[in-house]
Amino acid sequence: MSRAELRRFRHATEEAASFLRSRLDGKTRIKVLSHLDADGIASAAILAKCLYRYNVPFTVRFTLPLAPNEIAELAKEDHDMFIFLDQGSSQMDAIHKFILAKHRDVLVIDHHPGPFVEHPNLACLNPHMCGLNGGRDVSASGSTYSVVEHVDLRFRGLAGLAIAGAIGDRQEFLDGFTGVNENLVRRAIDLGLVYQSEGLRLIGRTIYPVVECLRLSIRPYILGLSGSLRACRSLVDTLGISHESTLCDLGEEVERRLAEAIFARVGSIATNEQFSRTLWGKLYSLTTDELVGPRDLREYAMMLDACGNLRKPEVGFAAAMGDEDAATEALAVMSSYQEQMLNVLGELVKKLGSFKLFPSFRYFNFGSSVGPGFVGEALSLAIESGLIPTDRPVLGLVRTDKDKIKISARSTPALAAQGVDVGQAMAKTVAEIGGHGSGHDVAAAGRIPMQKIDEFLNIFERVLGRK
Ligand SMILES: [Mn+2]
Repeated sequence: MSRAELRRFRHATEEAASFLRSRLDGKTRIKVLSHLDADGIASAAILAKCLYRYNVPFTVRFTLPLAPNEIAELAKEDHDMFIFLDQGSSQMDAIHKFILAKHRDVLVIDHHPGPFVEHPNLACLNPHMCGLNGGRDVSASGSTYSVVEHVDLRFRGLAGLAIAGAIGDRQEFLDGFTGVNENLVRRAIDLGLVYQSEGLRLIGRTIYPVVECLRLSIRPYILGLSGSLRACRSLVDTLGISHESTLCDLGEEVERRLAEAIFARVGSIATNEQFSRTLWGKLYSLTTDELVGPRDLREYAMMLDACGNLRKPEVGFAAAMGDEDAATEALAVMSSYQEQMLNVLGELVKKLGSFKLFPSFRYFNFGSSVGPGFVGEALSLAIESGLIPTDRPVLGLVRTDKDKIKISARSTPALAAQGVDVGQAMAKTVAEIGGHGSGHDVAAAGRIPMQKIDEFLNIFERVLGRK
């Protein structure tokens, strides 16, 4: 990636911003559709803040990417303009056929790959159109932020929300941010909107007492501490830490001693780079009062993501819009999500010995012991926690009903750099055996009939092994 790609993104941003600006007349009625994850919720809140400031009549709906028949239904609703956030690229045909054909305006701000269509009533901002990598260099929230920042510099205070969306989409890597994200983070720090420091990157560091922060830790899952109140209490007592303190109350020296104690506790996992960098490293915190809720951006991302995962995106959205009560509720949703994920990871840890090996990947069959919505994320967390080797991608299989299987695949940027692409392998395999599935190079999911498991695994191996 070079400056030319960033310039192209900037140019596309300006075009999307002028398309939007000319419709902020207070008369154009806008329907916003966004994805129900941290990136989608952050994107919707960033855009909604802009629409609200310009007195635009608008409604927001959170949904998984709509199927063509659902887009046909949507087109029957009476709006002048439709804005798709964190989706839309792969639905271009249906958008064209059902919405643009009715002479309604459409703006798509997305970072998933898709065909690019030109139409006088359509504007698109997508990093893939500019030669950038939508899986790394910017997510929907950073793209939406770039647009509203062009509309009016007063929206700059929302930069933290844009970064939280990128973190939610796992665009913060072991060595930091890239592309548009890197610029966005640097600018937010320079403008004094975000403060960068270093420390234990545990979720809840600004809100939970230390014992609870350790017990609920899923990112990373700390073997021997996560899920065990007794072990966490005894560690905290050994270090003489008060039960009322949060991590950010401790001060640098005590926090470092706690980190050393955690590294000592997990044994050989301490030398795992994924684990150590997930546990300790850069922290980004909000310095402005523009947003309510947690100050730490990783926490903020987890809060929004939890709301999406537990199907309460509107709670996360209201929190991101500045509603204090909603922020309190969203934090309760977050801790409930952490509890549920702790159980899933506990289950995974118990069965670490029974992962099956193929030459090009490993897989684990969860049967029906785990909710289908948790498996992909559990695999990502297990990789970040140093629980699963990363010499090859990992698949998680879970039974969704009597005769259907959901398959989640996770890989790493290092494997992607060697040409391993689980998204492509998933798409090709399901195309061959019948089923649905797609994804990025490092994360993918698919659904197949139960009786096709063996066939799926063999074809997936053949496709992935061919790279
Ligand atoms: Mn996204």
